[in-house]
Amino acid sequence: MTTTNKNLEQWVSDVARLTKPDKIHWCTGDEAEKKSIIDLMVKAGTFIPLNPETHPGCYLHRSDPSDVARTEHLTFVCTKDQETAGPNNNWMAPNEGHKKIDALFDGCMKGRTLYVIPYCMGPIDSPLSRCGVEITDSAYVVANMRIMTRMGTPALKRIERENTFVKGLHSTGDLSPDRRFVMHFPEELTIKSIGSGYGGNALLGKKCHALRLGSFQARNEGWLAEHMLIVGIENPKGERHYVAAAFPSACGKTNLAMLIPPQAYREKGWKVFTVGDDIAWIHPGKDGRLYAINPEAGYFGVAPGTGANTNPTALNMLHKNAIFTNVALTKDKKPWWEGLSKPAPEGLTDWQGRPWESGKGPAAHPNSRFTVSAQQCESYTPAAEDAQGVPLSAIIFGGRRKELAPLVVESVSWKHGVFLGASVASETTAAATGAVGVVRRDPMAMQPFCGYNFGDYWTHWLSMEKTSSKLPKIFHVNWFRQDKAGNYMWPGFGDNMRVLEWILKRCEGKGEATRTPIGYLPTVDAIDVSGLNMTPQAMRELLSIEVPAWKLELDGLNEYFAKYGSRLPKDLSEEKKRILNELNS
Ligand code: SAT
Ligand code: MN
Repeated sequence: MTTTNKNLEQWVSDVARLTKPDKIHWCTGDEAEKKSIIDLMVKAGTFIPLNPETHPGCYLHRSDPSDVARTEHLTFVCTKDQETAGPNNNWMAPNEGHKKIDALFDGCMKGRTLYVIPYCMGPIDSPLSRCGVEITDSAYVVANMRIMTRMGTPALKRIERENTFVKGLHSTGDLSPDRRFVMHFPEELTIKSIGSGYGGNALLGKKCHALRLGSFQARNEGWLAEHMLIVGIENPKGERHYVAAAFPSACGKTNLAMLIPPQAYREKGWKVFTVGDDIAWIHPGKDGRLYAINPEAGYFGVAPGTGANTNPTALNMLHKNAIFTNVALTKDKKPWWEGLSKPAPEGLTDWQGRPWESGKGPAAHPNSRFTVSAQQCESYTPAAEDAQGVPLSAIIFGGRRKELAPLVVESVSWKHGVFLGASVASETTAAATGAVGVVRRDPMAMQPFCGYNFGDYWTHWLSMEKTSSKLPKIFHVNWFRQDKAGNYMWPGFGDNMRVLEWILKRCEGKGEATRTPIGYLPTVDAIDVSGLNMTPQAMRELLSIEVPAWKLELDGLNEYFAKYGSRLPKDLSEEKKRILNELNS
């Protein structure tokens, strides 16, 4: 027996009986275990050691070419009542789901090791944290969970103390997309995933636990589990504000969380601190404010596009103890991806291990990733370990929109802010399988991750007004507007600091703005663009609203909201009506 918790012991033995592994290993999280997992993977060829001089402790993993992104069409929420899961989720009845997936688990670990990974989402001593146990037959998952969560003995101790944990069962199965499912049973605090070794499908603490089950638990318990980065911004007076921001996958959350302010800002004393880059658990505090923790302990970031100009902070943390998945390899065994250097180095090996030639598609997979401990980030702050979380001054929603959405807009009320979040739409990216660049509705950037009916989720968001008297202000941003020639109109990256400065001013009751039907827009010169190549005309365009286009947007939104029928909160349809009336007058 390896745990004093009867419930856990029983579950592990039930799973072993079903999956029939050769061996069972209980993960402690210690150094010796780390070394033996790495040695095993190197021997098996599933970890390629990178250049020990430039990248000590770094490894490349190549996944099956059919297993490189989340598979949303194979992801299910299995609640007793279909309405609980809502139109935003694929649904299966729980008994049907268990039956279907258990048949695939039968004997799937023959010849393999079953790893038991106790983990804690959030600081190990925080009352806001939640624990889980992932059972997996993938050493790659163990190596990643070790970085992404507080994994091992301390988590097991907490589970034994509390006697509650999320059960996550995972196997790579035969990696066939025909026998791949990611199933959630929120009413049983259970996840079952088979047939994929990819991040969001396989590292069950992340999207499956921290968001899908997390959002379900959060609604029942009065808090929020969100697809948000958390960043601290310190002004020259030394005052720190924390901001949480939701963007769909591969839309720059990691870049914004690690932003380096423009030189003139740095000289004045502006500083940025990273708390998290993907997930925020947000709780009402006793003082009426909202407090956020990052349930994760590491970053699983998109590699392509990460360069010295876009995110030097990320680049600097990737020179030791990092796992790279599906990036390209240089002749001298360094990781490489599009956006790292130009031109591409000679003699690259592509993400599938083949010699690469320019013009033959990308060398690194567009959704190739790095996994690295948060503590290796230069802008890491011990506030990320604060058991109570950090107080939020602002919440930002954003999407990737070529057109329509202005650079930034502030909501006129909490209700309108929730409407702004619910109306997020974004062009799809390579983070999920399927077409890329198609605009789809992605409320609060949670379309793939909300574990229950969006109608109820929006009602829950609206209800925060009852429990919190000093709610953060809500904003919507769009870094991705393009001009008619298809050029990005806003420089983005570090220069997003200029927009954040306006946002923080607004939180302090300062900053110039004009009230419009869609919210408060900055006046043309309210955002500091000194040193940038921005004409007043371009700024005017970035901060303008085109009435006919907005009316069409509201029509589309109307159609989308209609899917939620009587579960759609009245407040949202009223907000929509108000905006339409104001646009018409
Ligand atoms: O693969 S993950 O879901 O973890 C990353 C993402 O798509 O946001
Ligand atoms: Mn994400």
